[in-house]
Amino acid sequence: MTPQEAAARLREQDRILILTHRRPDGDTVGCAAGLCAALRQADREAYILFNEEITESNRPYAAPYWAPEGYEASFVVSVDIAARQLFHGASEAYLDRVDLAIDHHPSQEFFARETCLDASRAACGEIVYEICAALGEITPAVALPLYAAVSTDTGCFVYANTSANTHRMAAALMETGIDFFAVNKRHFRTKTKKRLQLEADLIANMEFFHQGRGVFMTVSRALMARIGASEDDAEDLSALATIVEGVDCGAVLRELRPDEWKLSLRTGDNGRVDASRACRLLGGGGHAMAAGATLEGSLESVKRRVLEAINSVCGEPGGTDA
Ligand SMILES: [Mn+2]
Repeated sequence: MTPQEAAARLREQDRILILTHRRPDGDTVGCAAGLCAALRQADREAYILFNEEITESNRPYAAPYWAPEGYEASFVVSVDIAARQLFHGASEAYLDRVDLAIDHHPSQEFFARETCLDASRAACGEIVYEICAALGEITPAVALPLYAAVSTDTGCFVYANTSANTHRMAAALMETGIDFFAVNKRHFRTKTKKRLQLEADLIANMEFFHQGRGVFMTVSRALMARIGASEDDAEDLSALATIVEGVDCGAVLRELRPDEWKLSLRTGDNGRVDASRACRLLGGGGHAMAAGATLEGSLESVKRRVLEAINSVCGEPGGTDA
C-alpha cells in the first residue's frame, strides 16, 4: 500500500503499538518516534514497545513514547523491520499479529497483514515522513526523530543510497526549526574515548591482502575487555575498513565467543568483490557491498577461510600478501 493509504488505515485505528527491530538503529527508532508523535497529534493513542537493546544515542527519541507494561494494543505497526528474525525479545509475542509493516528493505518478508514498502527509499524515515505528512502537520516533535532516521541511515547523507528525495525531505524537516546540528553532532561527530581506543587498536593492527586492496581488522574479546568497551562503543566498526584509501574489500572480524567470529564484509562499488557471494560461501549473506557471516574456529583459520571465500568470488585474481 502507498504511504497515503497507510495513513488512512492508521487514522481508523486506536491503541496503536509500534515495533522496532533487534539491535535498533537510528532509522527504526526515529521512525517509531516520529510516527508515534504524528499519531498522537492526530488524536490517536499510540506507544512504542520498549526495546531492551536501545542504545544511549537513540534512547532520547523513543523515551517519551515507551508503552506501559502490559499495554493492550489493538493495532500493531512495525517500522524498518524486514524479517521475522529481526524481532527483539519483547516483540516476539507480536510475530503473528503485525497489522501493518512499513519498510524500505528489498528483503522484506511480508510477515504483516498489510505492508507499505518502497525499496527505492534510502531510509524507512522517508516513507514514514510521507505517512506523517498525510496524517497532519509536520511539527518539530515529528521532524526531529525523522531527521535522525534519515541522517543515520545515509551516514549523514554520504552513502550511495542518498537521493535527491532524501535531501528534499531533510530540507523540509529542517524548515520546522529542529536542532539538526545536535543530531548530526551526536551521531557523526562524537566518539567515546573507548571507541577511539578501539579504532586506534584496529588501525594499528590492520592486515592487508590483495596488494593493499583488502584489509582485515580484528576485534577480539580480549581487546574489548582491556579497553572496557561496551556494545555502543563497538557499533558499526565495519565502516572503519571502508575508509582506508585504495581498499575495496574490508573484512572486520568480531569475536562473539571463544572461537566464534562475526564477519562484516564491506566492498567497493567497482564490483571486484561481491560481498554477498563471498559471505554465502561462508554460510551468511547480505548485499553486494555489505554482507556478513558467522564462523567458528581459531582466528587464523577463520581468516584463511574468509580469504579463500573472497578469492573465489574475486573478479580478478588477487595475489595474497597477507
Ligand atoms: Mn533502515
